[in-house]
Amino acid sequence: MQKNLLIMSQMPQYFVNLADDNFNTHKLWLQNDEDKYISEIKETVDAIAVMGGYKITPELMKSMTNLKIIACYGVGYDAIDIDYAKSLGIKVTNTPEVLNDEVADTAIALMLCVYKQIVDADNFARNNSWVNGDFPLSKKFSGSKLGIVGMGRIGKAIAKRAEAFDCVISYHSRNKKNVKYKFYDNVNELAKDVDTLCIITPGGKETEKLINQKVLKDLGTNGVLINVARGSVVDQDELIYCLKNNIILAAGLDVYVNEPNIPKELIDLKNTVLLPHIASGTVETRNAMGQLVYDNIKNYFEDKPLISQVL
Ligand code: NAP
Ligand code: 8YV
Repeated sequence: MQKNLLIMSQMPQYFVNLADDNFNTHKLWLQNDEDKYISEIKETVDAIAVMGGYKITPELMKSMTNLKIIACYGVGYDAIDIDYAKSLGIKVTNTPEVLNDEVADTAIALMLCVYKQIVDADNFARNNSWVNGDFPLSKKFSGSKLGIVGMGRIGKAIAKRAEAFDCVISYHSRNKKNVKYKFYDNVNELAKDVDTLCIITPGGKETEKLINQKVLKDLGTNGVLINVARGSVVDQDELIYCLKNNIILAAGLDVYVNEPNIPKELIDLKNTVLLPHIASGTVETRNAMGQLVYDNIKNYFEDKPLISQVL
């Protein structure tokens, strides 16, 4: 008999097709009344597939008495209560590695957009402002000092790309890594020494507001903040304050505290480049992520080892 797979929100068609062909799928986003639908099927659900930001609460897990595996479509699994899943013996998987290149490309793109004011320049060209004079000079990125907070899989991919721009690379993470870049065990000291601080840690309680006003002040008036990690890692209110008051120069953000809502204050600021959490968002990479979500679930029910188990 086919296993019951609950897909929590709209996911790429590539994954949905794979899932439809191999499982009895339940598509929550197509239901008029999601709570009612869950209450009707909750005891039959064997597996859940879920987008990275979607909260999987203890209450939901507890109500699904047959649930065996939660497969997260993202490497960051901070929206899933991992400890509670563990206590119920529910397996959790994520999608590491297959998105490293994409997220690193986006991080570098954000840096270039902020430094070279690509978005403003595009607007300037489109609205014909050029006829009234040249676009103001921007800031050189090549050769600048880049500090990476989180020297993990994606952090290393960002560093590799930044090397091609002759950036002077240094980093902070919990543990020193076997890499050639300078390690700082203190994020404030790193911020003081760099032009750009690029955040690529996991989200969750441990990193919440790791980038606070003190770190931003240490980054300084010529400093650029790039966040492709999670909104929670940066104190968003303090960031807005620092951007408004020129305590830092500018920011490039892919992630926010209360997605998909972006504070109007950030939108109104001239010194921000804002993306709607698209760092891994290409067809190729999202399909690879979908394949991994599917393969993990399939392996579980075929009694094969999970490919990327979180716990
Ligand atoms: P990873 O390989 O686990 O690397 C995470 C890095 O963060 C490690 O170097 C780790 O240090 C460091 N870290 C963890 N907690 C820390 C703390 N409290 N203080 C300082 N450093 C800390 O993970 P990854 O695959 O590179 O992914 C990183 C994160 O990027 C994901 O968890 C997700 O939140 C985010 N992400 C965002 C997008 C997007 O679309 N914007 C896409 C993919 C990923 P140690 O190794 O020393 O413990
Ligand atoms: C996804 C991400 O877009 O992998 C992550 O942690 O944030 C992104 O790749 C997100 O998980 C939505 O599924």
